[in-house]
Amino acid sequence: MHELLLEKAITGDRKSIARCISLIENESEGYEELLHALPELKEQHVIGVTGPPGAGKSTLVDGMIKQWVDKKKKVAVICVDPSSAFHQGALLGDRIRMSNWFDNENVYIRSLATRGSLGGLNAAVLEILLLLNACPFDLVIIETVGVGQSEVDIAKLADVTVVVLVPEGGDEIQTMKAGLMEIADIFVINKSDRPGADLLMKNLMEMSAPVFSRKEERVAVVKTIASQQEGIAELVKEIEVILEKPVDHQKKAELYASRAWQLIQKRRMRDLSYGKLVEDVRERMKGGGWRFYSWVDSFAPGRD
Ligand SMILES: Nc1nc2c(ncn2[C@@H]2O[C@H](COP(=O)(O)OP(=O)(O)OP(=O)(O)O)[C@@H](O)[C@H]2O)c(=O)[nH]1
Ligand SMILES: [Mg+2]
Repeated sequence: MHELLLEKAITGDRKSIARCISLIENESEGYEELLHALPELKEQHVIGVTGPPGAGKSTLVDGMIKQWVDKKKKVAVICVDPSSAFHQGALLGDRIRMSNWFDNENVYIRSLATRGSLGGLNAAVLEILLLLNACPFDLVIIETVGVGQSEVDIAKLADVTVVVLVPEGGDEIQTMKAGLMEIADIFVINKSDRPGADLLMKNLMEMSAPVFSRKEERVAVVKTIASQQEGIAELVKEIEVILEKPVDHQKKAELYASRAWQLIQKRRMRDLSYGKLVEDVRERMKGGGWRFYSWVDSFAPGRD
């Protein structure tokens, strides 16, 4: 068992936190016991930052860390990389862009690569969030690439979801409109030093008016130039405004329920993989007499 390790992680020892996360990430021996040994949940804010590749998410997060560290907050950052092979550069980039914080005891930054299995990464992120909840962080930021179709459905994990766009991203918005509106609590137009920022701002403001979106209030839109630290204080303020609102019990309940839902799903699907299923189908296809519906029963028994 890893009792001592967990004990040290809970005090905020970054090396122990890192080792606990590795255990969870790799599903190493004893990781489930570790999760069972976690103390009761406490209040801790989770902020999701998502958007297309290269939009400047890491640069923004770096600026956000600075704001909060100046306010004596303790911050953990998880960068999720859905396509590690393709994104090696980004991983390295995260390290470089957020490297200022390696000596700071109040900041913990970790990149996670995909496990390969569908849904596996989402579950791992959830489990890691549970671990971090036991650690002395005021805020946890999760950075993920992609909007909507990404494997890690950030809006189901975060108390506040920040969607980062760039002036050139006008077309993306057209195609992702509905989904974007659903998940964004705040829009950031980063790289506002480039042409098109004002037009995008106008479009977003129109689209996010309560008449068009299902939300009661207009979604905040913040212009930033992350590489020059511009607009980040405003962004942090908008996030804090949302965090300081009275708790929306229905939203909170749905957040926890969807976290539980995903962990339950992971357990129920434990012995099944899509690859194995394809193999099995290929075997079946060789012979005749395949009762498809009954065959499905062999994986998940029906009611009778
Ligand atoms: N011109 C300009 N460049 C920026 C701005 N913000 C970030 N960049 C640059 O954009 C590039 C990508 O920035 P990142 O912060 O790595 O973007 P990201 O969204 O985290 O990228 P991935 O994690 O790979 O999806 C870097 O070269 C940054 O220096 C900005 O406001 N203006
Ligand atoms: Mg990044």
